Amino acid sequence: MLYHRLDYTPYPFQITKVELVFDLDPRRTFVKSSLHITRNPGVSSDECLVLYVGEQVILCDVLLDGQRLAPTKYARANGVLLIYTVPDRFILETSVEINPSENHTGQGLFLTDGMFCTQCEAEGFRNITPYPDRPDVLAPIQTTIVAEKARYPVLLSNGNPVPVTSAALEEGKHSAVWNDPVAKPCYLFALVAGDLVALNDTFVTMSGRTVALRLYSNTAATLAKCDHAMASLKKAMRWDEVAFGREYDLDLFMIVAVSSFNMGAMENRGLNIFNLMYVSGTKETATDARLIDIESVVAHEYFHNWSGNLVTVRDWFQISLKEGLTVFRDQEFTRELWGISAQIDAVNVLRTRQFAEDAGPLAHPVRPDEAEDISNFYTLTVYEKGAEIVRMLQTILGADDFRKGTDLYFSRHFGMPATCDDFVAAMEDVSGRDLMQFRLWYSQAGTPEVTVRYRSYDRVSGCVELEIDQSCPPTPGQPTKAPLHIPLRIGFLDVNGNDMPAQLASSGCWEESTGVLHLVDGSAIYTFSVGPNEPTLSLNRGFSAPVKLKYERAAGEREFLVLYDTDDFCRWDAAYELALRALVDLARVHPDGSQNNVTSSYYAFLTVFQAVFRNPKLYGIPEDLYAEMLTLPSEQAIAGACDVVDPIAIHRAREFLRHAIARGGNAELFAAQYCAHSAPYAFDPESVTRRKIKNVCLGYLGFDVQLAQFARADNMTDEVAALAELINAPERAAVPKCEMLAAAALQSFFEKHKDDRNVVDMWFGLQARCVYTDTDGIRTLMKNPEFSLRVPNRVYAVVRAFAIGNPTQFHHASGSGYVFLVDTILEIDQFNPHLAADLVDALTEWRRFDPARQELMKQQLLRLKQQHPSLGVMEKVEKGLA
Ligand code: B3K
Ligand code: ZN
Repeated sequence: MLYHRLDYTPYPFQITKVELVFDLDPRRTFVKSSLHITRNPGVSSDECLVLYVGEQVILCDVLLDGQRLAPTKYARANGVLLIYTVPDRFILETSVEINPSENHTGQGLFLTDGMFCTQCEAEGFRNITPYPDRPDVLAPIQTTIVAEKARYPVLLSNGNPVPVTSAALEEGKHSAVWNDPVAKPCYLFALVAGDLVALNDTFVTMSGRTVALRLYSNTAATLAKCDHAMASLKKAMRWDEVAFGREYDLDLFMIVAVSSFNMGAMENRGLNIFNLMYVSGTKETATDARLIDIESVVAHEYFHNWSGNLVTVRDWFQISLKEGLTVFRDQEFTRELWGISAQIDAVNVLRTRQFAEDAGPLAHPVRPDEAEDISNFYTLTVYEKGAEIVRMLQTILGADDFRKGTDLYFSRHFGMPATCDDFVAAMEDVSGRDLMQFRLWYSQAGTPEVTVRYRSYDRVSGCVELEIDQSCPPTPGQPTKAPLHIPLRIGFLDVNGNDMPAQLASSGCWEESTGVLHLVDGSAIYTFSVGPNEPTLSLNRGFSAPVKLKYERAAGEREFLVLYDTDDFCRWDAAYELALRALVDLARVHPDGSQNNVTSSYYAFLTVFQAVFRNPKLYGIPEDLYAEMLTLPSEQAIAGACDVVDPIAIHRAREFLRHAIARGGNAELFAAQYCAHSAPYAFDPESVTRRKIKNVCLGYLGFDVQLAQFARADNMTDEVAALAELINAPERAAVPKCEMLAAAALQSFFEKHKDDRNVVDMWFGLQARCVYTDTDGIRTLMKNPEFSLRVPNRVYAVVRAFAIGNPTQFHHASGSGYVFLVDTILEIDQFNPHLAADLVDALTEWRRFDPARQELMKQQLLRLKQQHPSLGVMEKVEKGLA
């Protein structure tokens, strides 16, 4: 069924108290629920009670105010339990039986690592017990857990533990009671039971309360690698107090690490559940990037306690209210700790992946209007573009008013469900600004395009005239778009790269102190008075707006910006744009390996690359920016900039450019920079930057150096960087000895790390993305005894990594990659529909490829459709084919 945002109506009843009793058993778990329910004022007495209940739940008993209900008094159909007649105030008790051991959906109550574990967002709670499973129904929940003591000595749920009174239990069983004093929606419910060990710590909040922190795992070996996660948690707790004035409210905060989990982590109240990948990691087992990810995911889930849990969402169309805001908060946190490279990473994700989503058949607004399966809407648009919307609000209001706005939002809606509109209203109320037009960012899909035209510069008046248009391409269901309020930060540079003061001499809204020009019209002409020097424009400084910027630059302008702009983001962006242009052109002309067919963009890029690479100090390029400027755009990013995507040509173009960089007299300098940036391991921004530079250089240094680094690496960043080079090396195809050495390196990596599931996933992932792994190779990899389709991380490491991270093989002209993907989706769809739906995206972008590939991809989407897949898969397939 298709749900519409505008059909929202409040739930007619209030749940004032919930008591749950779980009697846990892997095959037969009994759940009793007692719901204290009151009819809302003004609701007709004819209104029946609607609860949601999953198909696998066996309903044993229904009691209303202690009386067993005859089957004629209620009905169960289409996932709903309907009680026909209920009084104004009553207690509804249900008893159900569920089978966690047969549940491989990753939703509801299931088993992983021999422990019971839950995942309820978005609509998993109904697979545990009948309930008004919607986010606007908030209730205080008390949970009693009964389980076999020997197998499940640790019993956890949300909130604070309640001392257990002597309960008469069967022999060998024990129980625990948990109480969350704050009313919450059931999607934040969690239960964990198992033989767990804990890492303990404490945190003293800003008001002086001591909070106990516990991080659980089923093995001591995993726990031994969780110090970084615990330290990250404490950093995040402090940061949220300082940056947003948010203090933790419960006495206890728990994280449980599990190895089989559909997503990264889940923010259940007081009891976060984490995919092992984002909690366990040391320098020997996790790369720098992964350690930073762990820090930011731990922070993200913790930040949800305010943005999501204490203020929750009214309906699922408002997911971005909590996800966009929480991503914004974790990005600010990470940016503060790791500097501009963190922002560049986030912008790259947005531009390469979210912009593609916005341009494809699955495009939807940040606040979607309709959905078949809400699980399909945990998207890059809702998360990443949603975060950019929050960032634009901060840019428009300024940091002080923005903080007042979040304070007001959190206090005004504390303990209540809210909407995206409520968030913007709080920003309006503290600032007095009219954000009516700004709200369109939530409702209009597609990436806006801003076109800047440099009309004239008048030396006498010192005025420069710019014409700035905005438009947004049509997206499914939205053929036309209205102009948005876009805060575009701009600057005017003189010939020496100094910022020139600029006053707006025409109409328009310009804030000179911050350099923000507020675009509100479809098209407007702005006259800026800048003085007697003709300026170079620096546009979308700091990436102030998530738009595609179009501006024809004169030859040499980008090079100038790389070397002289005062805005670090724009410096990087100009360098990136030069690289991208060169690569797109090279992919188009198919260079043959000689100098034939190379384009002017190629020379422009190489010239500036040389200047940056050789003389960063001369141009005052800080090391973190230097590291980013030396990194070439990914094949996925290049594809995003091509009109028609030819994955093979893109790969060749990138390799061609890498060889050109490696030649040109740079070889010695790469060796010198490699040595200069080799230093004993430390985990801080400077050291991470140095390692990044060193490993970029490694890519240009050849098989022997890579082999040597692999052999002596004392940390995962260096080890994996070297291994990736070795297994993808061109020498591997040409020199039998290199092939042997690369294979031996892979084997020794596995032997060394086989006890760490995360590293085994990395090992799978490296092979799935390897240029030499074709579809047969992937099928062989999946026969490895370590592989299982039942473990989402393995599927991500092999299947998704292949479909997204191995473009030359996945898009093989035979179409074998597409057949493989659909075979696998169909298999996974039998037991884990959400995971299956997640894999469909790789095929829905078929329109971007050449006609032959389009046909092959479409055929496979049709095949998928004909097999009657699950609702979520079908929704994507149908949209993909529409
Ligand atoms: N809120 C969860 C995501 C739930 C996804 C449900 N299909 C994790 C997060 O974003 O923090
Ligand atoms: Zn989140």
